[in-house]
Amino acid sequence: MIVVHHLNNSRSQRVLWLLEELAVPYEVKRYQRDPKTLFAPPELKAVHPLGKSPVITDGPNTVAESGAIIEYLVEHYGNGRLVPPAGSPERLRYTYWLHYAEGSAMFPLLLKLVFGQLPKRPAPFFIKPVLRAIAGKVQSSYIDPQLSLHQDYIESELGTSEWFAGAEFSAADIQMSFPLEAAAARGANAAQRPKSLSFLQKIHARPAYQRALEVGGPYALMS
Ligand SMILES: N[C@@H](CCC(=O)N[C@@H](CS)C(=O)NCC(=O)O)C(=O)O
Repeated sequence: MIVVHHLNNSRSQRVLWLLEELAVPYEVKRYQRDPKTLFAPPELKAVHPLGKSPVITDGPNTVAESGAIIEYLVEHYGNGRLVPPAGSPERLRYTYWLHYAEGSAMFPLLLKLVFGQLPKRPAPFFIKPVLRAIAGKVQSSYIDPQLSLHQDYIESELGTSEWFAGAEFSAADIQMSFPLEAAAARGANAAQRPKSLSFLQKIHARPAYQRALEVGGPYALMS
């Protein structure tokens, strides 16, 4: 039996969604973030040394890293579903987006989160203005331009086909859902990016996505 080690408000929501799309039975083991630090609890380190989510166990196999988990599940349980045929142009795009999501798109989104939080952290009163100034400068000179670069790129790619890999919905769309949801939570301007907004609306309407939300519990990404 597949066990999904699920952290609230996290990337493991994608894994629940994939399993619902594939209609594969699984169990969920729940972990709650520390309300102050938002880190995962230490018990997750007993599953995988990094203690991050998602991670799945399946018999003797422990698989971490969203993209690797998606590849593993599609290969072992997909029977050809949700992955374009090997050797096709769609398969190349599929592989690209599977890697791009965590390898490129998440980096500026993570920086946005960290530098957005910096001025809100406890600090001596005389340090606060310095923190605010540094955070503001890094955001305006690097993070925001990088975010726009990636969000505009995603928007233009979604203008070339219905889904990320091509005309058919695939597991690459599941993998790309998290950066798009995180961008929306962190203020990416939806009005300027109608294709990205429409992508989010289409995935949120999928019955499997909604079933996964019921299983996973409240899902609100940090802004
Ligand atoms: N690139 C990894 C990122 C894993 C990751 O950072 N997960 C976050 C949740 S979205 C986490 O576990 N955070 C809690 C912590 O770092 O303690 C993946 O895609 O699986």
